Amino acid sequence: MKRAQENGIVHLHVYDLRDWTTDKHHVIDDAPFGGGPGMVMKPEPIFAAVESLRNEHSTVVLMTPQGGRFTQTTAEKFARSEHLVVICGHYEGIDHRVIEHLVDAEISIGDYVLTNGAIAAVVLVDATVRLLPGVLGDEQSAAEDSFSAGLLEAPQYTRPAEFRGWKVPEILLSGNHAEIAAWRKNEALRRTRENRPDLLR
Ligand code: JFE
Repeated sequence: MKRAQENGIVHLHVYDLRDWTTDKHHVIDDAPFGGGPGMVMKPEPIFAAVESLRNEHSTVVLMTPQGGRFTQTTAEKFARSEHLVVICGHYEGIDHRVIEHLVDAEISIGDYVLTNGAIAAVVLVDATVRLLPGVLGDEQSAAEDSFSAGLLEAPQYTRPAEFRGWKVPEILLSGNHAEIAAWRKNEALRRTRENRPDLLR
């Protein structure tokens, strides 16, 4: 993120919704209509902020546990957007008119509940910015290709060839590139079956 900013590939700005309030105490939340626990983010400051910040090329994203899942495919889509506006709440709810009339995508980074949306936004921004042309080195670009194969990476080893009596698989020291590729494919499958069987369905 820092390198991307220094190289002019991305511009990151952080804003405070309270700067778009009009009341003395800069209130951005209120009790839910219909009752119930927790507070709900008011629509007016969010509409005012987004309408002042967005342009005709913007994608307006809301971080929420109720959103669709953020994946590498979503990151690739956001990386092709000219301008992202990411709304990060810190209350249990948000007035639904924001979702209906302002937001392009409701996004969740995973099935767990964070304390606030800014933590999720950091993940979204990092995964998206590293895909922008000029941010990744060649090495990482190649690694990206193998992830999009839909399997986890094969195990990797480096020196020493033996550590505490544990030897590196002999095939990796053989110099036989065809056999190494076949071993890696098999290990990638084994690892995916073990850690992420959902990726094989
Ligand atoms: C916010 C919170 C209890 C929200 C709205 C704003 N993947 C993911 N996990 N958690 C979030 C995203 C997230 C995003 C934005 C957020 C959590 N909270 C806290 C707490 C219920 C909530 O439902 C506030």
